[in-house]
Amino acid sequence: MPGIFHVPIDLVIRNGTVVTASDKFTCDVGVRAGRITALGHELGPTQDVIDATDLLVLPGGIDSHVHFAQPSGPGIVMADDFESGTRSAAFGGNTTVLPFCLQAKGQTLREALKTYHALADDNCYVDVSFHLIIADPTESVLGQELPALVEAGYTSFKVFMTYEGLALSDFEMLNVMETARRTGALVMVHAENYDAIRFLTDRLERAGQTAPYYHAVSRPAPVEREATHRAISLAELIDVPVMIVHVSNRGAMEEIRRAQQRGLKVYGETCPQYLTLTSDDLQGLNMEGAKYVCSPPPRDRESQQACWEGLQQSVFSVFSSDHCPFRYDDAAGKLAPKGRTSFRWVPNGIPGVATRLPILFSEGVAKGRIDIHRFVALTATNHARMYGLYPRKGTIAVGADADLVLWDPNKRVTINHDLLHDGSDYTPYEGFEVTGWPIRTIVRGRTVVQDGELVGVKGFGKYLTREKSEFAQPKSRHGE
Ligand code: DUC
Ligand code: ZN
Ligand code: ZN
Repeated sequence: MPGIFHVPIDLVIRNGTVVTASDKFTCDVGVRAGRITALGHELGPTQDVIDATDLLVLPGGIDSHVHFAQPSGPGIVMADDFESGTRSAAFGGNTTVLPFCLQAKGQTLREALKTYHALADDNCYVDVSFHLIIADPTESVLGQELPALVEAGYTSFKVFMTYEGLALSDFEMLNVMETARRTGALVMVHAENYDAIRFLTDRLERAGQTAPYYHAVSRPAPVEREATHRAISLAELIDVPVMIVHVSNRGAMEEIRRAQQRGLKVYGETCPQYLTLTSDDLQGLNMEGAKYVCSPPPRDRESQQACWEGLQQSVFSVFSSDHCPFRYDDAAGKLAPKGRTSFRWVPNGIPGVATRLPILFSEGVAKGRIDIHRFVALTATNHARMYGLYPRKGTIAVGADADLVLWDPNKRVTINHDLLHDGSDYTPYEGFEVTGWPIRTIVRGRTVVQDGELVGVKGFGKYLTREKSEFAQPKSRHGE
């Protein structure tokens, strides 16, 4: 049968099983100038043919929650810059990542963006776009800078309810949310109760309970549930949509579900660590537990089950890595001297940009917990829709960027750090066995990683200006 669309093609991916968030069909994918131009049979002729027989052809992963080159406190250095972070993303089957651009106190957003763009420019293997972190919501930031930046394509920002120097008061959160409502941007919230964490941390330290394990004890589930409830309530007061990121447990998940059932535009995200790790992992000998210190912390089996239900029942719309890498055996990382005196000083965050897709595929699709379409939605399509990149990104359709991952659903791999090509010196998933692995990652028609080899060029990854999210518009704007 001839190709459906008789347009010139410079690359054909032949005979794969193409899967989107809604469809599955065996066909060729025709690409020209980095875009998908045809879906059909016997496309061509062209010299550049990739045989995808027995492979799934999926939209490239979009990881909408990663941290690269983020300032992390005195003496601490994040393990990935844009080069190593986007390289590792490509090894994990991702074609777009959304890192955070952190505003320091007293800094303008434009200053922060200038620095961050300079770090990213010419250094990326996959496409990138930034969320802003609003740490200093002054009148001029909220009144002038932010509205202009939203119009310029920085259409999402994160606020923190905890962390010294980052935590916003409820008053400040309301002001940020009001700006989001006015501008049509999407607010992402790190929901943990700062005062409760400070109180528990002081108490644990006084009792000499300072090992990494006590990080998890210092921020138990109610700390997250309360802040999640409060963030939702504040968003309801303002009538603005909100995304609760890195949800780790049932209490927080049920808060989101209840809000959704009441018709509020509240969205949720969970991450691999909340499906696979528990607080027991922080119990390692000596400082080994520091490898698993992240916030919110991994919890217990029941919490894992709750996160699965959130994924299965669409309480969560995105599954992200929260890749926030520090080296372990390094005084600028997890073994920072102060961290030995108390968990309070162990850098928060774990690597995971390269393991997100294999973990969800193996634990989710291969084990029958979710179907392949939900996998695609959770790892690519919903990220593009949530953050203003759809339909250019996140799907396989004529006109979309040719961002694809060829996926072997049967390949069995034991995860080891050498496979991941990030800047850290460990993975929390060392020895974890998965079924399903990315074989080839293609960004705008160009292969970046093939059979475990880097073939892409640094600098090919481009900065993406985003539209406003279709999910970020307040209810009243739609006249609902
Ligand atoms: N919050 C994040 O979003 N990532 C890593 C650490 C944190 O607290
Ligand atoms: Zn966070
Ligand atoms: Zn994060």
